[in-house]
Order: sequence, then C-alpha cells, then structure tokens
Amino acid sequence: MKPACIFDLDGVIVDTAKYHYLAWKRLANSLGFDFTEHDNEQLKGVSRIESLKLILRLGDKHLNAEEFEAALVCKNAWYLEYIQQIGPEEILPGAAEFLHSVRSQGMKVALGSASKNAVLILERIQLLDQFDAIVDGNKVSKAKPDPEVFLKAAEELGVAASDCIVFEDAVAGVLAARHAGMKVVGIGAANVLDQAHFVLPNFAGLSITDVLAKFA
Ligand code: G16
Ligand code: MG
Repeated sequence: MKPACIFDLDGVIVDTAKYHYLAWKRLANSLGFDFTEHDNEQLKGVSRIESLKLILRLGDKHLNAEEFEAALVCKNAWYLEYIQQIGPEEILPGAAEFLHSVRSQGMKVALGSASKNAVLILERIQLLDQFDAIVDGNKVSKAKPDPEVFLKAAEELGVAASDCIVFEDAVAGVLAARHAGMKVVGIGAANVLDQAHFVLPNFAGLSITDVLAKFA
C-alpha cells in the first residue's frame, strides 16, 4: 500500500505557538503571576486542559472547577482574537510546497493535531483543501503521547498504521506516533526529538521524495 502522511499543525505547518503564548500569558497575568516564553516551550503539542493545569502549577495557583472552565474559555477567546489576523504568509518555510509534493505523488494526507481550532486555522492559511482527513482536538479524548489522534487519522484515511509517516515538532507527538507504530519525522532540533526516525529543521527545499528515500 502507498504510504500516507499525517501532519501535526502547530510547529509543523504554522507557528501558532506564539499566539497560544500571548493568550496564556494574558491569562496568567490576570491571575496574578507571570508566564515566560521559556515556560511556553513545555506547552507545545499539549492539549488546552493539560496546558492550563501546567500553568497553574507553575504559578502555584488553585482554581475550582467553575473558575478552571472560565479560564479555558477566556484563554481561547483571546487566542481566537489573535489568530483572526493570520494568513498564508504564516505558513512555515516549505510546508505548503511539501504538502503539494505529497499530493502530487498520489499519497493521502491527514492532519493529526491537538488543537480544537485546527479547521479554522487551516481555513485562514488556505490549506484546508489539501487534507483528505482531519483529526483534531474535537475528535480525540486522549492527548499525545497517546497514539489515539494518529490511529484515528490512519483509520479515516483507510491506511494501515505501519504505512503512515507522521511529521511532528513536539516530543509528546513524536512519542504518540511511535506508540501508534508509525514512521516519524521530527521537525525541529535533533537533540530534542531524538525518538524520531530522523529530524529535519523544516521543510524548506524538500519534497516527499527526499523523505521516502531516507526510509528506503
Ligand atoms: C496545539 C499546540 C498546543 C495547544 C493545542 C491545543 O497542538 O501545540 O500548544 O495547547 O494545540 O490547542 P487549542 O487550544 O487550539 O485546542 P498541535 O497538536 O497542533 O501541535
Ligand atoms: Mg505541534
């Protein structure tokens, strides 16, 4: 069977981490503590709920169930406000061309993201039509490193897990792909993503043929 590709969103297709950071920082400040860009690194690929738990631990702050829910709603409203502005110019280097190269080989493409805002973001950056299946935070109950998101993506594409290549920028995402029994290409720093089969700094100048050659 022809291999299929599954892409993470934030950090692979587009850098939404900076907008998540602005919204989390605004929330932390409203609760009376600060949240740094360094702390934000820990949130990459982590679901909204788990991110808030982590931030509250960092700020040594306790919220009751009602306040916790209100904080999630508030953060997301601020995040949506920031991403209203994004467009195709925010697509990460080479990512759109890489997607086109995958499709031109007749290979299927899925999104496997923790974000509940994935469809909105893909619409804004005008890449929604490049995906045969979208599995996002609205469709899964278990966060990465659980393999659920990628296994669902393979199922929606009708492709065996062992025939899928995942592209991920987060450690939890690389582990999720491994747990799913898939091949995984890390996007980012090789020393951080050392569980990936191999790591690329980004997609600039690359096509799927370069990646397939590495797995041959
Ligand atoms: C992304 C980000 C995370 C974010 C998560 C949930 O994951 O990396 O920082 O917390 O989505 O996003 P939302 O609040 O929009 O549901 P991914 O899996 O696309 O890298
Ligand atoms: Mg990511």
